[in-house]
Amino acid sequence: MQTLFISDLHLTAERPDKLQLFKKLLRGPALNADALYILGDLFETWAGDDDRTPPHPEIISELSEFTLAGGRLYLMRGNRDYLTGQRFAQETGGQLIEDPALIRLYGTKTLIMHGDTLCTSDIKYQIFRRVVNNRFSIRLFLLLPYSLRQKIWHGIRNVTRKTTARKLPNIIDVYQPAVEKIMLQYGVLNLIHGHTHHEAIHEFELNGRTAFRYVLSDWYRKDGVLVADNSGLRMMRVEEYLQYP
Ligand SMILES: [Mn+2]
Repeated sequence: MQTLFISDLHLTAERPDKLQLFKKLLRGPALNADALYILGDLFETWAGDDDRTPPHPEIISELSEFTLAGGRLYLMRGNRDYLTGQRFAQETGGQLIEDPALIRLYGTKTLIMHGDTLCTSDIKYQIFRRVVNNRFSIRLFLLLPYSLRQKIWHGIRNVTRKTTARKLPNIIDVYQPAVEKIMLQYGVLNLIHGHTHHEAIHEFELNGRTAFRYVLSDWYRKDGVLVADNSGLRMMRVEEYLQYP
């Protein structure tokens, strides 16, 4: 038995090949897995659960077919799709989970996150996040007409793209003390997250014990899936996993 973790697919009409790859995964081995966890940024943009920008309707029906066929789907919000709500969960048959979430992975306590909250050196981003990503702001924003929400979202995206390009790599990566703090807080030696697009397995010492941080791959160039089973975790290319699940 296996559990799969993916994140940062950033699905958009601009990259139809990634949507096809995602479909293959859903119709193929993911269906037989114990669970599929999507740890945020499934979508490039998400202006609210009434967002019907192509290929969103196609993705929703694909996920719905996946869960109807018996697939178990867990959804975590990313910074691109933090406006995902219960309606989306109902339509897809997935279960929304909070960030961070503590799970038991074949006997190992594991913390899963999107990852943006670990990038605490990026103070401007953290302030921005606090302003927009809270219950009050979300409720207020969702009261706006859909067309306006979409315009605002695309405006924000353009600004963040420019500012991110100007920031130093160590600023937009995770801050190790923040990683250690939350792992100690939850009493885990294993952390899985996405967001940074820096696929890696980091090994470090935490209170005299060996800890691991698994960073998921984005789906821009190297489409990745983290496969967990009784013997541990391994990073795989999606195409490779489809052939040898
Ligand atoms: Mn992200």
